Amino acid sequence: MTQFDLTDDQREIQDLARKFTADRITPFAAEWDEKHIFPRDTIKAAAELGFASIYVSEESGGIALGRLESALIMEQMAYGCASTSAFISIHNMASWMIDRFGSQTVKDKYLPRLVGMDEIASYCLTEPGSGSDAAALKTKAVRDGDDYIVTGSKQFISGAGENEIYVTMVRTGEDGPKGISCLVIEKGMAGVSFGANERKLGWHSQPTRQVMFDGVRVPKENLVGAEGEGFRIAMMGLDGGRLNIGACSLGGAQRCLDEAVKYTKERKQFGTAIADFQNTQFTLADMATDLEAARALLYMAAAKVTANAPDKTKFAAMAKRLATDTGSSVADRALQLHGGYGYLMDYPIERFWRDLRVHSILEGTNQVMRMIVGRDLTRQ
Ligand code: FAD
Ligand code: 2MC
Repeated sequence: MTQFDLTDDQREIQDLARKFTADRITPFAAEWDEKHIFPRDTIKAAAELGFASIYVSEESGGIALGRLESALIMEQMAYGCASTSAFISIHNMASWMIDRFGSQTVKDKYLPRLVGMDEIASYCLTEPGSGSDAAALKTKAVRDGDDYIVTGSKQFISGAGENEIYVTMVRTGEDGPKGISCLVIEKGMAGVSFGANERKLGWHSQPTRQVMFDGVRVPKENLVGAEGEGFRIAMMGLDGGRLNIGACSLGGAQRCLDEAVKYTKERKQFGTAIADFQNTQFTLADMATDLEAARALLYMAAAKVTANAPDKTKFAAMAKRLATDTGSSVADRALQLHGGYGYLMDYPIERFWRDLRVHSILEGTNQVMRMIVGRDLTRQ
């Protein structure tokens, strides 16, 4: 065993996720995509293995693993369906924020329902007027007795309309990051409504909607952390979320590579398998090399986030950028190696190509990832 190997426990969790994916995700993913089916039963089955509370503490009912274990699970599930794996990742991120920063009251109120995915959590940061510039958000929460009154809207919320719990960044104070707080808002609270399901290129196994808050009365006990800490909490959630999204790209891209190897050995042109052409072998070799390099960085970044290393945010940003760009590039090369068949829905490649594309945009665009790394490099 060297420092570059997974431990026996990590291999065990990886095998568990691999088997779950083969049984419960891979055979159904194409239909979820084509018919826009949200596979709630499968997601609930993942929770029964602990995959809804991967880094939630044991005291709160979670399985209290590290971020590398989380990446391994997300990577395996994405081998079957990157969209569903990423959806489960967002729930993990939101649940962890409640566990890590919430009072005992808010934890007791929500985590028992979230760890088993009896209820599912969304993460609400983005607004119509603030995407990359997240600290400019405007959704307002004003204290009124023992409640906050919340007014505003959130854009592009994964799971919106289906999920029961909305971990929402709101403005309770001054402009900028220091005036932001984190509140848990329930779907059933009066004044919560949802926009139409967005029509998207990919991520069809889950809904994306606007969430509107019209004078929603939220008990003050639903505050996560102190007033003014919401932006930091949101960003710390994303340090882990970005690793998971990167891992979803790696898992999806690995599937594309495996499919490409199989296909090029079977497909014959000019009297020989197309795998015999040097161009094919060089392309496959580069795909595999790029994937391993991105994986190595992502696993290192995950270890840093688990260890709360001082450079964890920079490494998470580097790894998200590289893994998601590499994932899309590997999927694209796999599509090319399939020729015209890669463009058809009869093969899984075009689905991964579509699903992975958004990973370079959400949880912080890859330009924002470069901004985080660049600022760190040039800080005094
Ligand atoms: P903008 O911020 O308007 O960016 C547009 C372009 O400008 C991008 O290329 C960007 O990189 C570039 N840009 C912006 N600022 C700079 C800069 N300073 N320097 C260089 N380039 C810059 N959000 C949530 O909160 N919760 C969710 O569950 C969620 N789910 C999503 C699901 C989907 C399918 C999608 C598409 C988005 C989701 N998002 C979610 C929102 C996502 O995080 C944002 O789309 C993303 O952060 C970018 O914001 P924007 O779309 O407003 O783009
Ligand atoms: N951990 C802890 N604290 C952090 C942090 C992190 N990762 N990142 C920033 N902070 C702190 C930072 O230290 C600072 O605090 P202080 O002033 O006390 O030093 C404060 O937060 C403000 O940080 P910045 O000055 O860096 O804030 P700025 O507004 O310049 O930019 C930026 C921050 C661009 C990195 C942030 O707005 C960002 O990440 N934007 C992208 C938005 C995003 O990722 N959205 C994803 C939505 S979720 C999604 O897409 C899903 C699919 C779920």
